Amino acid sequence: MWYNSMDVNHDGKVSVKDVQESENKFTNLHELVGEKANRVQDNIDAWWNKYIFVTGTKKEISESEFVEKLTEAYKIDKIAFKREMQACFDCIFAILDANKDRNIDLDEYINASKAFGHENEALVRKIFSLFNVDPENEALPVRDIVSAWVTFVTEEDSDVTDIIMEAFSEGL
Ligand SMILES: [Ca+2]
Ligand SMILES: [Ca+2]
Repeated sequence: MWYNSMDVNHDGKVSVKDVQESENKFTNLHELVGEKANRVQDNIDAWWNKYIFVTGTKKEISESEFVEKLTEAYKIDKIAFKREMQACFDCIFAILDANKDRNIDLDEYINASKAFGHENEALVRKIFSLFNVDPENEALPVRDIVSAWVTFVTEEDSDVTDIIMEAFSEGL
């Protein structure tokens, strides 16, 4: 499910094309230009290379390779795997938190979802509302959304439901 959510252009595989599309969409949505756009694109690029492609050179990974990679890492050292996933989601949400206030507000959430190819705004709004959004500033602390993803990726017991799982079952 995580794999499919990164297939930004919906061609059935995760490749360098998805990287380009996610970068372009994200910088366009936030109307970033020039140096700033380049910097953000470099950061997004680095995230894909470090956490998704890993081996790097071919910049494409199949679903079975991806699942195998995660399963292997998990088997070798669960604590290290969890730490790695924490770093992975910390890194991407730090980028997606466009105004750097350590909260993801609805606009940032919608833009982040669009950047990853999820254009159904009504659905994205619904998923955002599943999270325990702080009513004060109507935003979601980055650490909460990161921990939801880490739980989703590292939870062994499939009976434990989490928000990300729920989001996928809603059709994300
Ligand atoms: Ca793709
Ligand atoms: Ca923010």
